[in-house]
Amino acid sequence: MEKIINEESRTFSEYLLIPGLTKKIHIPSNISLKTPLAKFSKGKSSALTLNIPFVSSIMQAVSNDKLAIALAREGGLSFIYGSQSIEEQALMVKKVKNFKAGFVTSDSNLTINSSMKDAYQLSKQTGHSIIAITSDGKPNSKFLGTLDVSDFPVEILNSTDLISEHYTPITKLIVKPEGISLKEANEVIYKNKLKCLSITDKDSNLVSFVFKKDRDLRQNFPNELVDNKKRLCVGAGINTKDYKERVPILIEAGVNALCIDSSDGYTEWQAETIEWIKEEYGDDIIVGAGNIVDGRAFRYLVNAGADFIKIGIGGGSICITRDQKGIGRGQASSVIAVANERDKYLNETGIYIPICSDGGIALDYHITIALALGADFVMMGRYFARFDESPGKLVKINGSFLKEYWAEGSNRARNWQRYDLGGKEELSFEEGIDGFVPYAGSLKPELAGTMLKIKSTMSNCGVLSLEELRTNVQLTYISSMSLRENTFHDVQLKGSE
Ligand code: MZP
Repeated sequence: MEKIINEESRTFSEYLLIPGLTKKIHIPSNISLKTPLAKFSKGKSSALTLNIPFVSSIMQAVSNDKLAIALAREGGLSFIYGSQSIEEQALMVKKVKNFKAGFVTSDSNLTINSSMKDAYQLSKQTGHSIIAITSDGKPNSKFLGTLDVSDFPVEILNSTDLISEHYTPITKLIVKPEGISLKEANEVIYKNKLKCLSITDKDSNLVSFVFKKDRDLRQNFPNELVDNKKRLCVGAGINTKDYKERVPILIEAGVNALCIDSSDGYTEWQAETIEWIKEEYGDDIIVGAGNIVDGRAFRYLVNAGADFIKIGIGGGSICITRDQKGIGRGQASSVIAVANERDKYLNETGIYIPICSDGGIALDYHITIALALGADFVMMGRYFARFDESPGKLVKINGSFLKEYWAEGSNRARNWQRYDLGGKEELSFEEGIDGFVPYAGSLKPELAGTMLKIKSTMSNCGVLSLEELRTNVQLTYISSMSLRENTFHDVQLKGSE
């Protein structure tokens, strides 16, 4: 083994793609971003294929059930963070699995003994005019009726009148049983000119509402990533300590893929964890492992049975591991090294192991570089933390809107097991920071923009699939002098005079 690897540690900004011949078929609408998540033998297909090559980071500030639903509806996959109790994590997984497009759990609920003023206040808080009236004011309790705040003048809404005097009781509503399809629900809504249809269970508890206004939105998700029962797919992070308890509960909750979450995955603890899961569940559950930065570690984890491998040490936007410990490798060099080993392994065994580039995506084009260098998909934290759907709070600082974004190795997340190397160390040190990212609104439009940029680059390169991008495209290093030309230069931007 050479003492010093004879190549520099490079990052994505040091590469550019060389355009290939663009034929008339290479238009964005013909380009597919589908990619395998789990290993497969040549000629077969992966147990799970992502519709877009994006997964979200196993982080408290990124992957909760809300982001997981939004991302799966766009065709990607979230790995729900594991630095929470097993029960809380399983509940998030269940919420994603139980999500039914168009069926909304009511977020505005009161009892008949609340006042009209309470209803008015609640409606202002939630921005929703329809309030569910239930026996105890909880969303899934005995359903008594609804109150539509928009039906009343302000004098009544500001009064102490009881809701019991004004609400529409269940006897005057059209109510349908749980199990009705979205198509059927929409038909009832249109036939009866309803604003909203109430759905109850066999004991008359409220299950959900279907709103007329959501109809157009629902037709907007052609890429949804769903399982064979048409439920959204979701992943979850696990660790090498409590996996014997955590994994069975996550599987019971319906998780589609697991990923061991660690800053350094080249360990016997990871091999043991994978081997245990494979012994217990065979190939019924997908298990990813990492993070690693070279071919030796790739072989080690693949030999233990990993279904995909995650690459990246120290390149994350919030990460200070390289500063603190002096370990890691430039993200581009890591992807190249692991992709080379993956290709060798494919030649030897006929088995393709997907690899994920995790962290360090600062600009949209870095994603395309990562994919062209050999990654099958990318994991991103900073990118997703900016959206409405992520768990961080929205704050305004010095006139700018920002979202909180904190590292798993920060004192805030206290996910020390991600960095744990066994033993009984009392002391921990931070490997990540607690900070902010610029707020970017809702996930859907921003993601659409990113995908269009990737497809547009693929079109320039003359490729129609990510496999072609990995295998047929040329890249070049860029010098620090030419990096200057990567953006506008030698002119002054209007407005900055
Ligand atoms: P980024 O997309 O924000 O650049 O990087 C996200 C990735 O950073 C995560 O997926 C994870 O691998 C890594 N991460 C999370 N916490 C830390 C830390 O505390 C970290 N150092 O490196």
